[in-house]
Amino acid sequence: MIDLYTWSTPNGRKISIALEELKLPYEVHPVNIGKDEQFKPEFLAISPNNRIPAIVDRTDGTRMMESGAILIYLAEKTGELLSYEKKKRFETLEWLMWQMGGIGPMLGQAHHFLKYNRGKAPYAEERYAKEAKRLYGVLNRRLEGREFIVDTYSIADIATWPWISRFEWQDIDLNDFPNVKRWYVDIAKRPAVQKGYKVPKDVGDVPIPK
Ligand SMILES: N[C@@H](CCC(=O)N[C@@H](CS)C(=O)NCC(=O)O)C(=O)O
Repeated sequence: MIDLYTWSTPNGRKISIALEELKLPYEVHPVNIGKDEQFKPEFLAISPNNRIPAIVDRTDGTRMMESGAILIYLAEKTGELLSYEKKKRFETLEWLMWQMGGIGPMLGQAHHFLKYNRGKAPYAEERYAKEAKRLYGVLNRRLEGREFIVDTYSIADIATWPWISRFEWQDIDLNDFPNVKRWYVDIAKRPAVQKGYKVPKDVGDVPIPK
């Protein structure tokens, strides 16, 4: 049994989607970041950076923060979603790191300035809207002729997909990135993705682009 500490955000959904895909039993502990529950001492003991997601694996008490590390941990635990073949394994880790260092932080800033604080900082809006488009371009090129980021469905896809699901918040028209749109819509149809998207609560269906 895995204890999952999470909220309805892209980083949180990575882990609920992975747990659903891997069919691992888990118990959800909502951490309402809008009410500063991430700063409670009991959560800090599990997640020293006071951010969701975090897990505790009840089988041996392993505690872990950082969604990229958690995805690797769950893949290792089950032997799925991260190939043991060297080239594929490192390509998967390469694109996982790209998500963690690029897509996550940069699109997070885009949400902050374009969705929540529009009009306050035009320079920042322009900077992060431009960076969002650049990153979508990188992903679009990567998905040319590929079904998934590293050929077969992996933790690289699971890490990236929930951020793309907020394309509307980022002023992105997915029709400008046809390979991303095709990949996004295909993954959105997966039952585990639909289920994991609604953890810890149902805030509406997965957005589907026109
Ligand atoms: N690099 C971390 C980022 C985690 C993160 O930024 N989580 C956000 C929600 S998506 C959070 O907990 N925010 C609370 C806060 O800003 O205080 C990861 O991938 O796990």
